[in-house]
Amino acid sequence: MATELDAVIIGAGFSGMYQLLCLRDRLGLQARVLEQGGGVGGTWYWNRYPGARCDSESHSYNYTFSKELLAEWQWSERYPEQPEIMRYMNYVADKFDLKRDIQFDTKVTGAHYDARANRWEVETAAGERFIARFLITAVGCLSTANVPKIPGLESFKGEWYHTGQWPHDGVDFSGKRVGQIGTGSTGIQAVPVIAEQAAHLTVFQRTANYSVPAHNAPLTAEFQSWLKDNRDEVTAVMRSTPNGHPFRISERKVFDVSDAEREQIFEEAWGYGGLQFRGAFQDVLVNKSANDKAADFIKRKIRTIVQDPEKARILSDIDHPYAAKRPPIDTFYFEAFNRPNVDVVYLREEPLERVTPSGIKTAKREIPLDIIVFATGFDAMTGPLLALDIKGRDGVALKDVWAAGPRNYLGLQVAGFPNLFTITGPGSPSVLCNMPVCIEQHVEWITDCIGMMREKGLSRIETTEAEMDKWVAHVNEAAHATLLPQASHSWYLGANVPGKPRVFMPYAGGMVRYREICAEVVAQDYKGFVLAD
Ligand code: NA7
Repeated sequence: MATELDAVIIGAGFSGMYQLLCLRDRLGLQARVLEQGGGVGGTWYWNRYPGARCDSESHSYNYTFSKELLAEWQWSERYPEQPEIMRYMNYVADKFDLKRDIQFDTKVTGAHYDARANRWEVETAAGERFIARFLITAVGCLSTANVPKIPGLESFKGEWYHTGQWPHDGVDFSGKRVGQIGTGSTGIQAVPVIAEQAAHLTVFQRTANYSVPAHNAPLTAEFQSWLKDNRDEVTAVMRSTPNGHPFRISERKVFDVSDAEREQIFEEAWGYGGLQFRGAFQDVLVNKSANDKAADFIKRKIRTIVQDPEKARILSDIDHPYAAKRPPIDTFYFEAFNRPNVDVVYLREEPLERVTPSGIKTAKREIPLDIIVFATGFDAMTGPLLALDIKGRDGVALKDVWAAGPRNYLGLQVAGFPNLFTITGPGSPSVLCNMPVCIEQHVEWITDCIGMMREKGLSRIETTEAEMDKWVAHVNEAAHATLLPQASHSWYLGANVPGKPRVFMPYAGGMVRYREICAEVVAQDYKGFVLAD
């Protein structure tokens, strides 16, 4: 027996929770969220690794749809730590009574579109079936762990973990020799925390990375009071900046100022810290010579902080423009390499050959280990969607339609998959934006669209091949107007997963432009979509 609903939503993170609230409480639909985890939180439910913290500033990392919620919730630190984000998500779920319509521990294993009945059939690992007119994926962009296929891993006698599938009761590093593979945002957060607990930490670095100090600290009473008085202005800034953060990007260009002034500006930005470093100048992400100045500043900082010249050389040997890969921010990452119990192994100079029963073997030596931490990222953006085994009209699989890379319209819809909406799908600003801002826009757009369909008695919405081609071309054009595609090994390009098509996935045109495009589509009667009774 299948359960009949108006809408199935997959995932109970920021997107799925808000989508449920909108469909159930604003449109009065029968909607249910199917969630693989045992609680709300999405990405944050799984990412419990040491040091897990959001890089968006806490006062901008929340929903803005409810003034009451905004007034009630107070973050404790400049950047929210994973447990505090979980408390927030649970607070929201309880406040809006969402959990009664979220089915936890429910893994979706397939979804197919029945064209005759114009509805979706969704199956779960437990063999349950759901039938619904609308299917909305809220599966996040960074939720499918990428564990590299390293020969010998199965022979390892110690323990190993991926940061994105971290044990809920934690890992005890005390007295242990730990090896960490990966120096992305996650690895950079984890290193200083693991270093403090472990007997020894060896960091296996394939690509050196930039990082700017986060300068995390408790939020002062003065800040909380300022926020209370200026909340509307903060929200307005978040909605009017290209990346959805609560700060504006300077209009000044790198070569508008003298060398000494530029150094001073970078120094101040470094002192302030966080993702705002990118905003010190307007042209850092579009002009390579301008970017070189920012890159050079950070590399000099690394060499100043890290005392051992060999470690400093390895850590500052960065080969891509600053912020062309997602720029990490840190709490004493480079400083951790000054500890006597922390080493770095440069995999470009001594490639990782295999895992042995007792450690990791590189081309030059074997390093004995008790625990291996894979901070090796995710099969980003397309991975979580393709894992759902979605089949559209005539049984055509999404994985086949996307064999050469994701194709869709506005990041929201794929031709041949009517009434399927993908929140923060590839082709949307998503990961290039402060996520909650992007998510609220997507969810509200989808809700308005479904609301309009019900009002007009329409039952099907679908985009076209031609519209997808145009959108993919626009996504490409937006990416190539920046330096972003120049980081050839970035997960934005799918390059971190062997065999994945190299296509720049997120929309780099900025959230403001994207919002305008989506509004224009609506103003022109859902231009690019075919609507039917
Ligand atoms: P990232 O940013 O994809 O970083 C993964 C890291 O793991 C990166 O340093 C990779 O090196 C490294 N990696 C991946 N596979 C391997 C293999 N096979 N061998 C050695 N090293 C490897 O993931 P994160 O979890 O840090 O961050 C993801 C996002 O979460 C982040 O951008 C924020 O948006 C939040 P590479 O650079 O590919 O050479």
